[in-house]
Amino acid sequence: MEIDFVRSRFIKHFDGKTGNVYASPGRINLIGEHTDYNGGFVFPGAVDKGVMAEMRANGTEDTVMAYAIDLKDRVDFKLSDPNGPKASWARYIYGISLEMKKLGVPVKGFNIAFAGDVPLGAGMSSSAAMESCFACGLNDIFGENKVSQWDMVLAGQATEHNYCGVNCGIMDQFASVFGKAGCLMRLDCRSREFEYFPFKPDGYRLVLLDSVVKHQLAGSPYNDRRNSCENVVKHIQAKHPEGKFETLRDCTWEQLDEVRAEVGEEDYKRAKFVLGEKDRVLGVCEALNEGDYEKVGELMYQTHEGLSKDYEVSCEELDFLNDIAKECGVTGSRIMGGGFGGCTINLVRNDLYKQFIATAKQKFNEKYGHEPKVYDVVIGDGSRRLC
Ligand code: GAF
Repeated sequence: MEIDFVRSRFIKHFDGKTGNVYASPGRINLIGEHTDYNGGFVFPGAVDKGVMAEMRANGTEDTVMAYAIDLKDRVDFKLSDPNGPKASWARYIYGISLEMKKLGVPVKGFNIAFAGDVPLGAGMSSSAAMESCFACGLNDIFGENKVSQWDMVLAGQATEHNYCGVNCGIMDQFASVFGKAGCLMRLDCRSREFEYFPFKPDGYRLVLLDSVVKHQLAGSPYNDRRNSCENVVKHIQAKHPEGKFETLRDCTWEQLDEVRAEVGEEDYKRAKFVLGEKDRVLGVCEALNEGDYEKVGELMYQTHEGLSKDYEVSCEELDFLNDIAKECGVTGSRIMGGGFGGCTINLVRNDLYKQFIATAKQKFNEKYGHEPKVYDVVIGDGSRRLC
């Protein structure tokens, strides 16, 4: 996306003046799904697609004038309005402004125009890209950049919780803020320690296949999954009052088995997936250190199986794409992100790539009447000011 594209709209839709331009990426995740809100590990990276916003203080006390370039939609609202705007895209601006205020940033009225090239509803976290982009701008314009990167991550997450109805974890906002070109990041969501992992798989590449089934996390079964996990933790805590169980990260397989009958099969299966996924992320790290991509791929297939059968966040189209990957001999393939639609992430040998993409397009088209979209993964940088 070009700065001039956003700038020309900013000039046209407001008072002709220019502001500062900020960019934040969407993300991929190699492995570690639904583990973030369970205190586990994730393995994301930022992508070269995201959100770009031009922003400028407009001299008013608390009037925000916002223009969504892609939607050609203008919304003006006051930060002091307790209800905030109705348009879902504008709620991200409203929410992050109030969350940054809570962190001590004296946010006043501003103008903002933004656009994005991260596909919406594809599970690549366009929403975290918006939150971290706007947070970065507000921190710069009103806050002398005093808010730390971690606090911006948490402000983005709080925006989802408090204004958008999604009780998400911290993976997406973390990846969008901390991303680094060429590197994946292994994050321990309990301690928040993380390390950059240069990712240049020799002879392999990562590609996303977008089913174009729109995933929508707000008010969705996403929150139910989180509730199931928390319910299991509550039961384990009740059985072991001597221990401290905050998330499933603190629970063992034996403890999970002990509460199986009382929590019921659905919650049990969900927690079982999470415990297994925690181990799989560590397995992938080990395999990457040894350059064993076949092992990485095997673990990715296991994750897909668990997300589909136990966590139940897949859909017919995603399972179909996963089956095609298997048939084509693709090294690893799985649902990426929250699920309920969106993409699969595929680890493919270079020599298989062309044939895999052609087969996937053809078979998917035969069955669903349209081709999946194909995004080659380029691992890019996190949130930043462009000019
Ligand atoms: C969504 C959420 F926003 C993340 O926090 C994470 O839970 C993910 O689904 C699943 O791993 O993207």
